Amino acid sequence: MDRERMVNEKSKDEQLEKVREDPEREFLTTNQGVRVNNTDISLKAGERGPTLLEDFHFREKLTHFDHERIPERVVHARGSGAYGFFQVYEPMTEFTSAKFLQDPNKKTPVFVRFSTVVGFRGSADTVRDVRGFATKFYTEDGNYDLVGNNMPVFFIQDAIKFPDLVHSIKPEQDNQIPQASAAHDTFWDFVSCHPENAHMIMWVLSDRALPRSYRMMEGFGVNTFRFVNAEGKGRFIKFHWKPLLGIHSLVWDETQKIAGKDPDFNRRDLWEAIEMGDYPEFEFGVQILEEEDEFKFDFDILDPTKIWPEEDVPIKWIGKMTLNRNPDNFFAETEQVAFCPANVVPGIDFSNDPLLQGRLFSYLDTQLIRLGGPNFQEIPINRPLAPVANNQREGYNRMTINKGKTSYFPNTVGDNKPRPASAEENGYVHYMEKVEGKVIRSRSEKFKDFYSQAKLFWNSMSKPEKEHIIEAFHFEIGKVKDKKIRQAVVDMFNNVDGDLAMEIARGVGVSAPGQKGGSPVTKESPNLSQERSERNVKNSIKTRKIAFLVAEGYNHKELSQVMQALEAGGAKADIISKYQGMLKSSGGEEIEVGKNYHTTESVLYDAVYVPGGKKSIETLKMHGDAIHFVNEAFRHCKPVGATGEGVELLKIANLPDIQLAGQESSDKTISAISDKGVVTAINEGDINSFNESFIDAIAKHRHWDREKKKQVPA
Ligand code: HDE
Repeated sequence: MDRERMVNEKSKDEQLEKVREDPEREFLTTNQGVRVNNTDISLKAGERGPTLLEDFHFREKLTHFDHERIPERVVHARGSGAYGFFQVYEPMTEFTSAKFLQDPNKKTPVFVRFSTVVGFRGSADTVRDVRGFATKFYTEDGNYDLVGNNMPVFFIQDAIKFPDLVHSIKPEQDNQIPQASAAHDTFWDFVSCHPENAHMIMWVLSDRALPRSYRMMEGFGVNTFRFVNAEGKGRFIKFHWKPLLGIHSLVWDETQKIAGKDPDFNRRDLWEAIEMGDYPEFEFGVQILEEEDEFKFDFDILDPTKIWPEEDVPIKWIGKMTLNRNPDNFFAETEQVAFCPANVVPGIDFSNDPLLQGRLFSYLDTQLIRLGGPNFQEIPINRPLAPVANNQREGYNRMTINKGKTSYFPNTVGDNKPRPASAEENGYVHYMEKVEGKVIRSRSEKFKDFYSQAKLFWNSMSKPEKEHIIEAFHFEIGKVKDKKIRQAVVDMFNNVDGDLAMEIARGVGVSAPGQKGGSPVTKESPNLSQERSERNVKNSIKTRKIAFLVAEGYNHKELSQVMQALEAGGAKADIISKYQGMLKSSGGEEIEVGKNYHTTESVLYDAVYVPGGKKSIETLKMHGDAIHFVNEAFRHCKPVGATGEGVELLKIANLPDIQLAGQESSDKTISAISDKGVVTAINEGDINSFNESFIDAIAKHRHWDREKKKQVPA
């Protein structure tokens, strides 16, 4: 079969099917296939006697168990995977010969692993951190890995500094504190000793580090790569992923609470969305730069601490990825998958970005130990769909039975096979870049502008986003014990923006910079902001989770009308009450309670709604958990809705400076109103306009104009 026909949307699945094992076998066996007759009691010399060594089943069971752990990834240890496919919009022949980027009818299978970076495998999902976004394309040319992050720049410029960076950000070496957090002395010591971090720190302290969902964050290749077309012409490129559900984040207080209430929040969200058929989708984009434009910018295009501003190099959206299948076995697939930026296919090549150059070495190297030797490419999740013939033999856990006599090239015994392919035969030919230079440990002058793009990022933020960054500094630097380090951070960020440095200093008990500094950059790039980005989707409530607070005697008609409207928009409603089980409405209808107050919490939802029903609201008013629910959702700037008597609960919750339905305005009583994301209606006749306003409020995701109301104690 030729290579092109071999790859379609289903081909990876079919390849994996050959190694899948169904749980439905009737009999338990040993590793040798011998049926086991007892797996509960070990073989002993007498009922109360010692266990016998000849109990091969016991020995085998325990031995395997003793060896079940493998080393976790040194970074990106905690991850979540999903399968899907990728489709290009139109042939990219002009720019690249990569086969998977030619035919819009072709669906190339992919496996994606999202991850946090710093925490150990069992740490919480919602920590402040960069997120990994690694994609393996199983193309007909072989595997192509795009190993990216959800932020477009990196902390350091040269791979040789990576061990220092990671040592500083991981828990401190004497006591392994803190877990999954940068908020400690060694990391900020590292930062203040390396001003090249400035730009990345702005991203890490922004809302980008707190994604609402893996389905709602952007992805970036970070490093500069190359597209090479069939004529051998090369162009520099940067890769982008854009989530079709928009780019949304949690708020800091919420993330910390979720870390306790549901440490698997992002993992669960991805899994459940795929199980429910809400397949995450991401558009694939490239910024393409002609080689002759390499030196046109005031930054070096090889510097991974710099973006290429979209205003200068626009993004071309060239395809879409859909994730539509959950793995069968976390360990076999998500844990054993091995990504490597050096896994490229003809048509995609590297640049001299010094961070990328180091990455090209590091991934294979770390995987040799993590996956126990040189044959990990044979693990099913890592196997390409393209045939492999490489003359490599032996080593731990070799699976393939290579027939024939030869494992060398050239040979006469084996008909000179397998032989290298020419460029016409799609052999990988490295881009013939002209390289000349002295052997030197140095970096180009333009790499040394550390602050301009940090300032560009700062300028591009909306006001609430700026406030979040300042608060993040107050948390992170506030946790640093050594005042000298705190001061050094303030002084460093005085080079970015003087006002920002003053604000940081004010919160962390050190002196404001002697002289107000700052980068002179005044330019903005609105797409760097989640709030201002034109890419952000603010008109859909698809897959948002809405909490319905109810008790016995609720108004069924109101509840059903609101639920129908929300579900028609693709949102998910969850009924929450004191106890699980069935609840009766005032009219005798019944509804099943999905969660009780012990099993859930407002931080796990995107919005909250309280339907009317006199008796229901009388109960909820006496219930601290319900009031807290509303208060907390309000504090986190989430949409809050109530109809009929439900509005009474909002009054008890005492939401500051919000107009509610039922209140007197200058000349009449308001019957329906939407005020800063709090949507209320009293009369039955207002339910349609309530639904419209509530949906609009949910689509906006958060209502930051309320953020000043921090007097809400939740
Ligand atoms: Fe990685 N990185 N990295 N990294 N990285 C690893 O490889 C490394 C960098 C990224 O879900 C490791 O198999 C060096 C940038 C992701 O399995 C390791 C440098 C970006 C993942 C490694 C970087 C990334 C990794 C750990 C600086 C964004 C998880 C385990 C030169 C573009 C992939 C492993 C997965 C994993 C090395 C910097 C993304 C140690 C030396 C920049 C998404 O090899």
